[in-house]
Amino acid sequence: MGVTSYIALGTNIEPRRKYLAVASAQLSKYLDPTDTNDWRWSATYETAPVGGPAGQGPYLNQVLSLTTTLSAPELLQRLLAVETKLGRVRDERWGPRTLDLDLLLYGDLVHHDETLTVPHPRMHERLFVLQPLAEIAPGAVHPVLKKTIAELLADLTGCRPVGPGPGRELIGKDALVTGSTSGIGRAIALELAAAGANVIVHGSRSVEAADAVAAEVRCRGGLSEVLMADLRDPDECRRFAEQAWDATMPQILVNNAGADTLTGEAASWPFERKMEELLAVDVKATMFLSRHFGRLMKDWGGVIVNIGWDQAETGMEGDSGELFAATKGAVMAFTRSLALSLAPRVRVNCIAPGWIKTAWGQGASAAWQERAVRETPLQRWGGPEDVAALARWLVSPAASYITGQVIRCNGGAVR
Ligand code: A4P
Ligand code: MG
Repeated sequence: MGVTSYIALGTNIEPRRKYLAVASAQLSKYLDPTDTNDWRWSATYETAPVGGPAGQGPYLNQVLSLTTTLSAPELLQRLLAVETKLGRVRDERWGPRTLDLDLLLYGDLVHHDETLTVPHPRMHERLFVLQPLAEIAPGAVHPVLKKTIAELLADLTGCRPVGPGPGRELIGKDALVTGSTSGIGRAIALELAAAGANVIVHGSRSVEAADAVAAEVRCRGGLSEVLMADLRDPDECRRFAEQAWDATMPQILVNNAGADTLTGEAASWPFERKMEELLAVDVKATMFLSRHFGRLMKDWGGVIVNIGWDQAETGMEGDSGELFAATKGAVMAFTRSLALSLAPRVRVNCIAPGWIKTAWGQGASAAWQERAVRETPLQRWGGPEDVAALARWLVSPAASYITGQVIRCNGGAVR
């Protein structure tokens, strides 16, 4: 699943822009971004040198966030290898450098030995680190100082935003994301947390996986709790809805939970069994939860996002095509009607993902890999993060005039 890590880049020897570009390419090679596809870069900042010998030129600094399955020492080794590759020679402390790569944070790990210290011991004292870091991870919490990056930046500059800071448009909001232990649901939970929301994580099987996502939400500065429920069971669905409402009265509901009929033992179930599971989870639970929360939200305002499927409208051959068309198509049609029922205080929209690389896509045959890319004008699989970015926008105030819509997130396929 991976650990969210933050890496600082610094260079003050010309050609600095080129060093950063080459560093980015080398990092992709050494760290394999296809592993998680969730890299985020801050802007590049030009900064006056701090410490070191007199007469040094200004630096370019940038911060990268990524999720990695490497351990922290392994990650550092790869960073040092990239530094070496770029011709870094260590002579004078804080002297000029082609490229400096520092591991700032590795999840909430606190570690110190002769080769590695995380959190980076000087990160909280340095504007050239905190400014770019705050741009991409204002809510990440320093695990020793127990302050968010935005707070550390404010401490350093003496300049604190009042109300939600930039990039934190969901501060003060509570979200419930069903099926958020992995894949698209997990990515949505983390993206809403990055925007400042508190998130209830829901799972049906693995408490450990749900706890791990809740921990990642907290790393992004949000509050989080875990609720487990088997949404195939209507009684459990009702109990779950009541528990979630009692816990935080969520103003955001993302109905992401769906029956997995593609991987593991389920892949070989007969058609009828798959149909029952999809109807129970994807259709009935989504309809029940949307109506239940929608009625409660009507007094307070709220927003609901459902998940459909882009090919429900165009058709796809085979059992899975028929099953998903019928069930996801139902969710898409339901969304439009519910939006009419719940307007004007509650918005309801549906995201229709295309070829998104989740567990099934990762293991799919070469023929499927080729087909997904061929049918997608942007010529790549989507990542869970692509869907999450759209979900974040849909639940944000920026989308306050958008309701009753089914929005495709599919790399441009229009067939
Ligand atoms: N090491 C231990 N922990 C870490 C970690 N979390 N990340 C070890 C990276 N390395 C870590 O680092 C020395 C050794 O620390 C490494 O071999 C690794 O095993 P280094 O990168 O050779 O030393 P450095 O960069 O001179 O020092 P350090 O400690 O990284 O200091 P800083 O804070 O990076 O300072 N001014 C501006 N405007 N912009 C800058 O980027 N950078 C520095 C360097 C000074 N002034 C600057 C900038
Ligand atoms: Mg360094």
